[in-house]
Amino acid sequence: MPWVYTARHRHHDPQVELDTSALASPREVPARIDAIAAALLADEGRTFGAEAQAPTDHGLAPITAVHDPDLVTFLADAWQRYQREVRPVREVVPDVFAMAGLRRGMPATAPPAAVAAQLGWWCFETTTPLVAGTYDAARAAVDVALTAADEVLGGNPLAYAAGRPPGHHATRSLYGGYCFFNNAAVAAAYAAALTDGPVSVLDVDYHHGNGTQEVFYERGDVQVVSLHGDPRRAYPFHTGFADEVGGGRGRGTNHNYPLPAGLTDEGYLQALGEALAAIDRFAPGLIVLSLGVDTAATDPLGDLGLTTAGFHAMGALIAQCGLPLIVVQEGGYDLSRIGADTAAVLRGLRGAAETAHTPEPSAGPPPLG
Ligand code: OKP
Ligand code: ZN
Repeated sequence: MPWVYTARHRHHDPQVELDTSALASPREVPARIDAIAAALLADEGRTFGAEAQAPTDHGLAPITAVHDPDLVTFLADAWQRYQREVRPVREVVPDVFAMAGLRRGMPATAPPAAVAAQLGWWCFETTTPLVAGTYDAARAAVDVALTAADEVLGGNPLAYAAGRPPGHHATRSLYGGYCFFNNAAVAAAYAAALTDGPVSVLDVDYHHGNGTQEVFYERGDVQVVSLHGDPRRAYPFHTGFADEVGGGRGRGTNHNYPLPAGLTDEGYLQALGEALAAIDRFAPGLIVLSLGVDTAATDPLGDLGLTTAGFHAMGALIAQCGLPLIVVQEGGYDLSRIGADTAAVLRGLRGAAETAHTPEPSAGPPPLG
């Protein structure tokens, strides 16, 4: 299975963030992807390529197909500008948000020029600090996803993008939720354009992929299907309800499955079966899988109850649809099992993909863990 990785993810390395009214140590850290890479490398080439591919530079065009070009321009030098315009500081965070209610009934204003005002224009929350290397890492994460997409568009049934920062909370014109560019949405739009056919995004991260939903909400050619903690209790709170079904030409192409706290493997796999039936009805040419393993029972940010065996079953069930899969890493914050759980999903995916597409006589049954 081809997988794509670059050490450039380490350039996004915040040391502090503002979470639940406290200065906290960030959860979305370089050690996450390094733990995943270590787990795939420990496999010594039996399931995963013995080494990762480096991403290729795809430039800005695939990003601005999904994101406001002015968001991209802002992120490119916001941290540097803040150092000069406001004060020198390691982590840059907005503190005044451009909420619609501030200017109800008043004439529209031009976008602000000061970086302190622009932060609250382009960002929706406080747990997503900018550091000096954030833009480089975020650009690399997009290229990691696009390089995995190239593998699948080139005929490989399955490729894995081992990137961070994650992407699924980033909307067309907002960053937040640890996400700057929506790696999976950029890959899905790229694949839809190059195949000129329908694409489904399946988001199994614990948190609702509000950004991916927003990007494709009114598009009929990209279906978005998400399973996540019910937003009545779970971040990002304001989206992810079952009645968000898409609008305009996209009406009926958005599917949310809000899940109760404490749900274990069996209940999760049942909901996943329903989600896969919706994908089957849409009949896409390929799936982009937004893979977060923060549904694990021990995840510090989630409250679901998946086991490592459950993650393997998740992969096997998804693979039953027999479609090519571009797998893009999202969340997962228990560093002691993020590698094992991610590898378990990928082994489940590959086991069935092998049956459907590329039998390998030497491969035994996929081991767990
Ligand atoms: C990213 B992904 C709540 C703070 C939440 C952002 C969580 C983003 C999760 N107190 N911080 O979906 O795993
Ligand atoms: Zn998440």
